[in-house]
Amino acid sequence: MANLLVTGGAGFIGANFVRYWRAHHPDDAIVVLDALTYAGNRANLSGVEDILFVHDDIRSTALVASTIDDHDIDTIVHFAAESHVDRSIDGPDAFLETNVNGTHSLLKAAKTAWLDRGGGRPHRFHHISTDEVYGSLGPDEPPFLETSTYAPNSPYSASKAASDHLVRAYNRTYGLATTTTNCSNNYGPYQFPEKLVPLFIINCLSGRKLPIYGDGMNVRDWLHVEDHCRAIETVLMRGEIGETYNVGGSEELTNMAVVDAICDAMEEAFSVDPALEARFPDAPPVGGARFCALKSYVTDRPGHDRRYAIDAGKIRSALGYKPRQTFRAGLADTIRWYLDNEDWWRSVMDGSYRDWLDRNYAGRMLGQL
Ligand code: NAD
Ligand code: TDX
Repeated sequence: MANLLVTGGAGFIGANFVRYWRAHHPDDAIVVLDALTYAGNRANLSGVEDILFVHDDIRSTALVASTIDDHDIDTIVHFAAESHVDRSIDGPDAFLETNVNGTHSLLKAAKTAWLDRGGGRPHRFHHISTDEVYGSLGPDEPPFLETSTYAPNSPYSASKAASDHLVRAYNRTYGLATTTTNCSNNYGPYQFPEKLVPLFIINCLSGRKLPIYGDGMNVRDWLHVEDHCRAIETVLMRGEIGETYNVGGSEELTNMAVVDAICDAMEEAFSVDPALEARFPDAPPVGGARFCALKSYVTDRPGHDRRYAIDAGKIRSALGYKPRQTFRAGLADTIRWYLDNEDWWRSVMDGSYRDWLDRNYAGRMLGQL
């Protein structure tokens, strides 16, 4: 039995993780700590039984230390972050505050509670990070290994890189029992509609343009969020202290291929369920390549990384993990989830979100959005 503190548990991956953990480890205690920023949503956890929700900031070191003491926390799973690259370009400060200072505050709290006050009792600090810390690959370069050089290119990835280094330093210097996973692009239920997959699904349903940055040939590796949660579970159960593990889906795709897959899956969903026409009257009119016709090229993201690819050999050979979902099947399930959960995505697309979206795409000269 474990007592988990999940930071950022009201966000996309954190909420999927809490749901996964509750289903697979029913006897464990789960405390969620989340500041409920624009990306955090209490509704992402609705229906999950027996969790304690603490509405606070990871930068509140004293509060976090006492939460660890009060609930006898032995495992921290750290998701809380500012996570969107475009927002980090627009305003980097919040990324340094949460991703760097916030992670450091959390590490200090863990050290205080587990090592200084707790005398070194058994514990684990698992840090969730990204493949973006390794920078951009050329077309013929081999995928990222855990030993690849850090070369972050956006304020987001630079802040995540700094947080990875702090986690490593707390392990090497103070003996905090840390592990880190660096994962590729996730998709699935509850993803905030600023990221490529949910934004494009919702734009298809609303008859809005699909804004493709640059030439659409940037490459990402895609992993279904549930496979990411299983990878984190694997590392929590069998990972070696002080180690990092790359996690990926072996699904390297150009953005154009992802957009085409979304358009095709949307066509398929509408053709098997004719009731969708009435439910989504703003979707493009029947006929032709109705969703693909929404594709639109817009100004590129500054510093846009060309290619990410993951070598996940270490977690596969050392811990026996491999993903289960193909992108094709996972995408169809994800589209079904957004079709079935219209209330959820309409409710998160509030005024401040729309303001940001309009600003982002106005900057890309996309008046028609
Ligand atoms: P998200 O933006 O959907 O959720 C972030 C959560 O953190 C929100 O609930 C938010 O309220 C909370 N939060 C933000 N600042 C906080 C603070 N100061 N104190 C407490 N809570 C705070 O993010 P996500 O996509 O679920 O990503 C989760 C983690 O996974 C991040 O660390 C991200 O870097 C990493 N990651 C994401 C992806 C991806 O594709 N989304 C891939 C690899 C790694
Ligand atoms: O409107 C868009 N048009 C577009 O062409 C958006 C939102 C994105 N893109 C492109 C940019 C990227 O090449 O699609 C690709 C994916 O973009 P995002 O969904 O913003 O993800 P990315 O920048 O790759 O970062 C994601 O994966 C790694 C997450 O947001 C990070 O949190 C994670 O660490």
